[in-house]
Order: sequence, then C-alpha cells, then structure tokens
Amino acid sequence: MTKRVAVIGAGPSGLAQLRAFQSAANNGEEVPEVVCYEAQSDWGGLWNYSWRTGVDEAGFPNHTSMYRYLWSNGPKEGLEFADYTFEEHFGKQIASYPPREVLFDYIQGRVKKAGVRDKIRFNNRVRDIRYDEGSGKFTVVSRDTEADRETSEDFDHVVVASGHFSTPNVPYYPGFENFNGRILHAHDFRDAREFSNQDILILGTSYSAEDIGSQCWKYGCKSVTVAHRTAPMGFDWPENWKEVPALERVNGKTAYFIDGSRTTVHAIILCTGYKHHFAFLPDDLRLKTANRLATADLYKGVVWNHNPKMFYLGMQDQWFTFNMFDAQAWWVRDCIMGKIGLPSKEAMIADVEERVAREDEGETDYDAIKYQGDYVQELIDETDYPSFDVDGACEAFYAWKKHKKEGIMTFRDNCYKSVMTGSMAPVHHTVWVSAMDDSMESYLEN
Ligand code: FAD
Ligand code: NA7
Repeated sequence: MTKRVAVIGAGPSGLAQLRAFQSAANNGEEVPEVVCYEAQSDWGGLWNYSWRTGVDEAGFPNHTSMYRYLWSNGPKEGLEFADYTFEEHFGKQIASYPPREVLFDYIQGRVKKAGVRDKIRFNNRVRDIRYDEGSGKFTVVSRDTEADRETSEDFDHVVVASGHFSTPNVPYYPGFENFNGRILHAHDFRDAREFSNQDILILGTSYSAEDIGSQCWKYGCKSVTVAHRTAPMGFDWPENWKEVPALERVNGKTAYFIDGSRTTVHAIILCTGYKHHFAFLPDDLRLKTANRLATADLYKGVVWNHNPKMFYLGMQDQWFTFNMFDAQAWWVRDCIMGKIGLPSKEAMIADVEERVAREDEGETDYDAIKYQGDYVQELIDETDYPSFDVDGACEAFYAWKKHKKEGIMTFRDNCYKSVMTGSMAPVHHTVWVSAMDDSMESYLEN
C-alpha cells in the first residue's frame, strides 16, 4: 500500500513539501500519495494578499498579515530557491528587495513548473487531526468551505505547514477600552495611506514595528512614536519619528509612558508579534513554542518528538525563509521515504536541548544569522537539495544589517550578488522612499 501524507497549508513551506516529493518522483523514485489542504482559494500563504481583515469569506480567521506596498524586508539573495533562481523565473536578474507581488509571482513560478497544483485541495480548512495508536494512522477532518461539507480521511504522516505569523499577540494596556481613536494589530494593517496626516503610536521594536512605521512615514503620516518594552531600535530615524520607553496607559487620545512623558496620537498600531496557534490540533500533537530559532520539541527543527510520524515546517523565527523551508521539506521527504532514519526519543530530546543551548550562547544578530545558516547547511548536507553557498547568503544578511544601520530608509536601495548564479543584482530604477508604485510591472522595468 502506498503511504499517504497530509500537508496542512500551501504557503511557501507547504509548497516546498510538494516540490520536494515531485522532485523525487521526477528522479524515478516511488513517492507517497500527497494531499495538501489549503484553507484559502489560492496558494502562496501570507504572500497571497487579501484586503480582508477579521474573518474570511467562510467566517474563519483571515490568514494573511501582509499589507499593500510591502517590499521584502531582507535581500532576496538570502531567500532564493537553489533549484529555481530569480533569473530563471524572470529571464533576467532583478533588484534585491522585491515588492510582495514580485515574490508571490516567483513562488508560484516554481510550483507551476513542477505541476503540483492538483495535489492541493483549496478552500479546505483542516478542523481536527487525531492519531490512533491502534491503526497507527492520523485522521484529518477538513471543512470544504466552498461545498460546505466536511471530509475525514486517514494518513500515515502529517506535515503541518500552516505558518505562525497569522494569529496576533494582542496585549492590553490600561485605558485601551476608552481610547478615542483606532487600535489595531499589525495583522490587520493593510494600507499606510489610512494614516496619512495622523500621529501614530507603535508598540514593539521588531520587523513589523520598523516596517509598518516606515510605510506610514513614507505615505505621509504626521509623526511616528515607537514605544519599546525592552530596548529601542536605535536607527537613524527621520525628524518626525521618535522612540520612547514602554507604554504605561492611555487616556482619551493621550498615551503615557513609564518615564512620565506623554504624547497625543490618532491611532495605536500593536506590532507585538504573533502566536504559534494550531486550532486544529489536540494537545498531544500541538506544538507549543516561543518564536525562536531552536523551537521546542522538534528534532532537527522538524520532527514532532512526541510522535515522529508528524512533522512541522517553518516554525522557527526566520532570517532564512524560502530556502530554509526547502531544506526542511527535502529532509522531511527523505525521512518519510525511509532514506533518513530517526534516533531514539531520548536522542531526539537531547538534540533539541543542544540546539536551544547553542542558540542561547549567541549574543548578536550576526550569531543568530550564522546559527540559522548552519542549520540550513546541516539539513541540505543530508539530502539531494542542490547545494549552495549558505555562508554567501549569510554574507548578504550581514551586509543588509550594515546597510540598515547606515540608513533605515535607504537600505533597500542596495544590491547583492546571487549565491545561486553569481550575478549581481541591478540597482533599482527608483529609490525606495520615492517608489510609490509597488506593482510587478513597475518593479521589472529596470
Ligand atoms: P504561511 O505563509 O503563513 O502559509 C501558511 C498556509 O497555511 C496559508 O496559506 C494558510 O491559509 C494555510 N493554513 C493555515 N491553517 C490552515 C488549516 N487549518 N487548514 C488548511 N490550511 C491552513 N519572509 C521573507 O522571506 N521576506 C519578507 O519580506 C517577509 N515579510 C513578511 C512580512 C509579514 C507581514 C509577515 C507576517 C511575514 C513575512 N515574512 C517574510 C515571513 C513569512 O513567514 C514567510 O515568508 C512565509 O510566508 C512563511 O511560509 P509558511 O508556508 O510557513 O506560512
Ligand atoms: P516579532 O519579531 O515577534 O516581535 C514582536 C515585538 O513585539 C517585539 O519587539 C516585542 O518586544 C514586542 N512585544 C511583544 N509583546 C509586547 C507587549 N505586551 N508590549 C509591548 N511590546 C511587546 O514580531 P513581528 O511582527 O515584528 O515580526 C514577525 C514577522 O513578521 C517577521 O518574520 C517579519 O518578517 C514580519 P520585546 O523585544 O519582546 O520586548
């Protein structure tokens, strides 16, 4: 009997899993039957933009956290697929920080070429997964939201690729209930123009805070105030941008900070991160982890220690993205196909402990980038995923960090060399602060 594998989600991680199996089939190997469940009507995960906030067409939580005018927050040279380069997709080398639509197109190009769309059941939201010790199988219950019908099928393996930047972490601060303005989480932010001529307060100091603040500034908000809980971001911000200590409370339209200072704002944007949230999983299968590089309970960052027939992709905090998901998907494929064996449960637990300790030893972002690069390399070395210069990709990230320090509103004007093809990205035709049109057509005009 052919094994059956369920993949939950057709974002970059789930698509990597489909491509990994298709690549083995292309090489003449006998591969399991793969069924990919995707809640949305199209693939691409977060990159499949939706104007919707709140609930989707079927009444379930809307998945995407992406917004208009989003340009890649890191160089594309760090995320390029080793088996499908930007040059192959676009027929030429392109600039280093593509807008969302360009990356969405690139992600789709590879899986269209691989011909895996028929493996995906769109509009199918997985509602429940149970493991039966007796049969050794997982039962996956899904709702087809288009047909308004429930299905239930058995599988030998489950690969969870449902993402973890979708369920917002929403803190409460005293006075929020009486704030005379808009309070929203980054997950529901869609268009910076909504805040033009407004004074905005941002909570958080990570990617969303930096980028949503920059978007609002670029599209004409009056001022940006960013409150930090731990430490300021410390970039060389424009003059109408300030960083202040943690928020204490709000009253009316006034925000009060713990150093006694205050400011009046029209809107508060909570860039306070996301939760690993798996509404469709019972406790014995459900990953509970902080957003970090060494996730809890996952051997090699992918195998669920408590039931190694189950896998998770892309659950780490991310410097590397698309090619890391590939490295994981190829490794999981080989594990499912019996080409890679698993050690004892004790050894798998020890593996996680070692990864956590090693991550904790690192002190800087550079250490974290190298740590994740080494992880990608480790997985690639154990499969036939095309080898690439991972240290070279780390170099692109180091240069990116330096360019951000030099100018937070200019770093996207830099270009880097592809570690896949060796060619240098062209300088984009318009500097990022002046580029208001984020369409693919405009971006490819170089
Ligand atoms: P996702 O992209 O989240 O895809 C998960 C998929 O699973 C979705 O299609 C969803 O509908 C589906 N799904 C979820 N639950 C179910 C269910 N129960 N049943 C069926 N289907 C389900 N990365 C970069 O490399 N560069 C960037 O510039 C960048 N910018 C980002 C900006 C924002 C605002 C955010 C939030 C993230 C950004 N990322 C960026 C990181 C992003 O996490 C990855 O690029 C990538 O999208 C992760 O892929 P994924 O497949 O793991 O998850
Ligand atoms: P992150 O990277 O998880 O960062 C979350 C931020 O939110 C971080 O600065 C936290 O501060 C801050 N935070 C969390 N809880 C609170 C409370 N209660 N009050 C104030 N501040 C808080 O999430 P992002 O959304 O920025 O990035 C996620 C992905 O989206 C990323 O991969 C990007 O590519 C896009 P702390 O430092 O813990 O004090």
